[in-house]
Order: sequence, then C-alpha cells, then structure tokens
Amino acid sequence: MARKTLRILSVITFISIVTLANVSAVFAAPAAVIEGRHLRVGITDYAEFGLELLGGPPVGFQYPKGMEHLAVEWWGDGFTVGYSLVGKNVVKWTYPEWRNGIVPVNVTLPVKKLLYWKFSVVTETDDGLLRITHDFLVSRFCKHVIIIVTVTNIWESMLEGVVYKRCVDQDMDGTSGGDTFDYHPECNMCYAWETHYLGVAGRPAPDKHDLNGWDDRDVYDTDEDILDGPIGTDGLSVLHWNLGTLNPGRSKRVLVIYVAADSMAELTAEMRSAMSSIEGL
Ligand SMILES: [Ca+2]
Ligand SMILES: [Ca+2]
Ligand SMILES: [Ca+2]
Repeated sequence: MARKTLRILSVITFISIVTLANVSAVFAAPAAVIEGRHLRVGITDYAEFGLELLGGPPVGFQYPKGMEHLAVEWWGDGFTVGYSLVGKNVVKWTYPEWRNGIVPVNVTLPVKKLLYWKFSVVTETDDGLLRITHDFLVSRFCKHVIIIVTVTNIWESMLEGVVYKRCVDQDMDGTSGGDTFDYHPECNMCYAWETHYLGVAGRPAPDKHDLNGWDDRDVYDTDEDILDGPIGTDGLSVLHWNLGTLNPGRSKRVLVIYVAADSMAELTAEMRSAMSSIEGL
C-alpha cells in the first residue's frame, strides 16, 4: 500500500511540473505518462512500465489507449542486472511490485522530438557499482517504444560477467488468462496475444531468451525452459544479454523494442519498421 501511495504522489508531482514547465525546468519528474497517436504508457523512475494513477486505472502499456497489457494482476515489467564479484554472482532487479537492490537516481522531463517522445531514467545498483540508464523513445505516430539501455561500470575496478535482462509479463487485454506466447527468431522477439499483440524484441540479438521468465527474474542465469511456441500460458518474456567485462567508466548498450499490433502481420511489419528507424538514431 505504501508503494502505491508513493506512485500516486509521484504522478501528481509530474503533473505539477508539466504545469510549471515554462517557468522552470530545474525540477526532475519522478514518473511520466506519455501518449502518442496509438499508445499510452506509464514509466516509473525505476524504468518500468506501470504507474498507479489517482482517480483512474493504472497505466503500464496501453494499446489501444485504455486497453492495458502490463499493469495487470502481478505487475511484471522491469529489468534484472547481475555481475560476478570475487567468484560470487550478484543479482538485483526491479519490477513495480518487487524490487531488490535498484535505486532511482534521476529522470528527465519528457522531450518532444520529431517522431518520438524521449524520457530518460537513470538508476543504479544500491552498492554503487553499476549505473543503468534507460532512454525511452515513445513513438508519436506508430505503435512502438524503443528503449536504449546503457549499463555503465561506475566502480573503481573492473566488473566481470555483467548481465542485463528485460522481463515483460504480458497480460494481454487486461487478463493473464487467454494468452498465447511465441518467439519470432528473425526479429529476436518474444510476443503474446489474445485480442491484441504485444512483442518485445532486442538488438543486438539477445544471448538468451525465455517465454517462461517466472524463474529467471531474480537469478543470474536464464534457464531457457520455454524457447519457442505457440504455447497457451500465463508467460513472462525474458531477453537476456551477457555484456561481459566492463572496465571502470566503460558502458555497453542494448536496445529493447516494444511493439503493439492488431495482427501478426502488423506486428512483424511494425517491428521491422521500428528496427529500421533505429538505424537513424
Ligand atoms: Ca501481470
Ligand atoms: Ca489475457
Ligand atoms: Ca525460465
């Protein structure tokens, strides 16, 4: 309950800041609801999709607007990071209803670009070793969101075995029931559908993926127990990258692309379009 109260206060603060935006840009917004022509998303200061709103339904990832696919039942959109330290694997994660070892550092005000709204969220591990920056690009006219994820070693020594996973608990069309999950190898995309479709793809191709990420959210490795479908299940998509060794001050970057659609044909077409627009970023 305390967490939800905090979320509500955060959004109220954001709305106030928008009102004051012409007066001062000094304040940082702790969360944002962003809308394009087709999508409405709610982004937390932990870089998750999933906001509780005062006097209205929650907003995680809505397509069409008003139809929620992530802030449903257990809110399961977020990320997990890991690294090896003196022979031990350390793992930290953040999901709207389950956080461990990730702290919010800073967010920007949403900035309107030609094709995207840009919203940047900076987080760190609570031991001060890794900084994880998520630059969200929410399409103003199409049906996708690109996240540029930058993982930086902010410690004084080398970090080995760095891992980043994006985990997405698609609950299509407002329910965890009735969903089918599958993997599209050409697009590196885990996707789910009931009436509508929501896919999550990675670039470069992730080292691992799993349609059953329930047992991979809070551990270093990803066991890849359901690699492919179609499978009717309450799944949870995982894209897993082994980033390897990071020297002090060095970063590695991956892209995560969320795409919504009305059909499989539209999903793959929209994903290819999003991937090609990445070349221009
Ligand atoms: Ca869920
Ligand atoms: Ca469903
Ligand atoms: Ca698994």
